[in-house]
Amino acid sequence: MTTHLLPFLLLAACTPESPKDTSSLEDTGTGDTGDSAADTSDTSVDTSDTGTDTADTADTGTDTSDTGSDTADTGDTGQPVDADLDGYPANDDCDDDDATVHPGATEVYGDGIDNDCDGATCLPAPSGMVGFWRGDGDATDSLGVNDGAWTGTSAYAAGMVGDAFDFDGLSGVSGAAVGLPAGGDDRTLELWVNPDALPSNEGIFAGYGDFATYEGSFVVGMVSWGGWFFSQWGSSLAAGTVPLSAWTHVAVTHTAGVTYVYINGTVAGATELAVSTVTDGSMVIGRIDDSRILDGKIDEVGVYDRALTTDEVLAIVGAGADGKCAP
Ligand SMILES: [Ca+2]
Ligand SMILES: [Ca+2]
Ligand SMILES: [Ca+2]
Repeated sequence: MTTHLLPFLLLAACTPESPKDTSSLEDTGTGDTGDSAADTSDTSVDTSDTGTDTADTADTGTDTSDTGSDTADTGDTGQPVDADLDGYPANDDCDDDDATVHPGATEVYGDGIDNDCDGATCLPAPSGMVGFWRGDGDATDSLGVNDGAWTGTSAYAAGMVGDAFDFDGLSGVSGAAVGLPAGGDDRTLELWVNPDALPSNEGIFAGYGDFATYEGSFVVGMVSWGGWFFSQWGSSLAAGTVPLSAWTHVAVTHTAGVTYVYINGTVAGATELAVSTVTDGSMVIGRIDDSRILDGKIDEVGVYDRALTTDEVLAIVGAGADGKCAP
């Protein structure tokens, strides 16, 4: 609270029995009616100070004419504390020690900070999402349509975003594929992968459709020497490798009859492929069968009913551990 800083002699003459408070700090007396300093531990009942008191946080008094910001002052008419001077007082600011963080600030994705104080750090999911398996402790589809179920031992490990599916080279997740893009429709399948070991044959990342019908599925994975591949169960596209023991983002888009594979946001391969995905197939993560099976981690599998743009794929890569918000 604040108090008038009146001349000592006047204070002494008028209230000779009161404490003679001339210090700007640590006023512990009673009847503090005349100082204007910014006490920090005043427990008295100030009745007439008019100073601007912004530092008095331990005040248990009942000032009625204070223009400062004491939280315990009933008559306080001043502005609340804004320690970082960003224009948002502490009670409206989710970080009052960082002037770049406040309501209305531009959210930056991938920094792990809630810049705009909306309670979330995730990148808004691109439009058109029709499936989202996050691996955050269960195999559910965040869109509530195609929940997965485990084959073998269910396990989760630290992922790119929260937890991830952790496949042991025997296990996998599968479910229905209701409403996922079919025929030759435009689409995107994207995910994070972190292989633990090279597969003996094929290590499946994720896909859907029918894995016995020619050109009837849409699936991405890796082969025994570490190369990635995309297949629609007829032909394949392959042009590079995916490292072991590291997170790599893999996206496959299909639009106007051309399939593109992005590795960490960069187009790594593209080709015209006939795609005719069945409408009543299944979705798989980590495993199709005993010879097409991954030993490693998969996280944040998303399917969209359109081809994401390069910028959209890059935004997901850039968001990193902040991830995508569920739509
Ligand atoms: Ca702030
Ligand atoms: Ca942020
Ligand atoms: Ca996750």
